[in-house]
Amino acid sequence: MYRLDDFMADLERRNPSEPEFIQAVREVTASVIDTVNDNPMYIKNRILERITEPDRVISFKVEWEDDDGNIHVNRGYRVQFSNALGPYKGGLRFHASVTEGTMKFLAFEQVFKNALTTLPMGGGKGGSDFSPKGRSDAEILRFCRSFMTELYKYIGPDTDVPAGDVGVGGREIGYLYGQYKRIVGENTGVLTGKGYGWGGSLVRPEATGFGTMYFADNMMHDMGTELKGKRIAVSGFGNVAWGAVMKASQLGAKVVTISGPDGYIYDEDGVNTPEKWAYMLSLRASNNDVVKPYAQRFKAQFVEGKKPWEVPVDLAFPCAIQNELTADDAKALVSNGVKAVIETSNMGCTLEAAELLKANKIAFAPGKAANAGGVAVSGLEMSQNAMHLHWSASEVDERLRAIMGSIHEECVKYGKTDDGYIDYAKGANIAGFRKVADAMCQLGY
Ligand code: 2IT
Repeated sequence: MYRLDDFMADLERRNPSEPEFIQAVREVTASVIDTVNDNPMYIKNRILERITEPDRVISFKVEWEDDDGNIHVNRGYRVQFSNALGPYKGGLRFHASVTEGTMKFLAFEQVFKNALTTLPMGGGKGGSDFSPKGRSDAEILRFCRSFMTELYKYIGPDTDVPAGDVGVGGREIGYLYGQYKRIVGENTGVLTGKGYGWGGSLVRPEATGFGTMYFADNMMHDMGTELKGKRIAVSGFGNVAWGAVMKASQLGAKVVTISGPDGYIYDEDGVNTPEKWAYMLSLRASNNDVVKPYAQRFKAQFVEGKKPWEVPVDLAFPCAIQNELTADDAKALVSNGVKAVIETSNMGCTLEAAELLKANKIAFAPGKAANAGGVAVSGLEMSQNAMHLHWSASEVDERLRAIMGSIHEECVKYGKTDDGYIDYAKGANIAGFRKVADAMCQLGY
């Protein structure tokens, strides 16, 4: 018989100074502890202990030179958490906030997310505390080369397949893949999120944002309504937010906010034209990490130093970074009549925020379900690479939509409570956990 507090006390002792990892493990363990206690096979196989310990944590030095000839040292990571279901799979994050604990929490979440996609992928994550902010293109190229010169030793198309995450987009994947190819001399698609001309998949850049809107549309159907006509707050302005605003517009909803580290944009007309979407991409490409110029360009309002959760909306989509939506933000959303919060960044809500939403019976989708579209299309990119062919955009999009539909079904199956409220987070945790746990039992230790 496991008790949550005893299990967590032991985990905290073994992982000191890793609050995000501890938060992620607590959230999953709280959801699955009854499932474990009811299943003698899971207890006998010590699944809880084994599933919360990464297979390995790789850390390496990254040395690079800036444009003025100064040498810098950063730390690179790859956490290979579990390959029970397939090769380790998960993104690379370049952000000043990255620590070993961040990497471990992201890799842990990735294990269950990837299980939910139904594709044969294990979970991993990597990155560096390197900040691309203010860096020139040449500096980013040199950093990527140096990073891959270490990372290439640990990855391979059938062992570990990295992709992008915060701070790693198409440009960085290009530089990283170029260096891998230069060293190893293979074109086997060891990274996903590649350019279309050299092995990438159509719809991969949009996939996370498209997927989260498909998931939200299914949630609205559970509530007897639809996404069409809804007012939406989105945070962030990167790749994920970009895909989300495009799909929201296509499905007839109106996104009225985006945000950056400098504040948020309130655009009452909606972020709903190809010109505005292209402008978001140009803001990102400039490496300045600000959204303020959008307000001048499109006559929208810029609210300095604040997050968009104070704006009255039907649906909120945190699309930036972990713990960006706090209990106070959740309170503001609830008092403004929010209908659902769809976590699109990984662990975008604090534990307290998620609990407050659930206590108020607000529909809450966890990141590992709602944002799984990105890694799902990465899995489809791996399939296309293995077959040496390309699928059309509509073929990839149809598969993405079907995968998001099946993730939603699993969340409902395991998350429906007696009063009819759907605990999507609990459902996602149980569904993902069972897949990985069953495989671990079958594979032995
Ligand atoms: O958090 C994520 O799922 C990602 N950054 C995408 C990972 C991937 O391998 O496409």
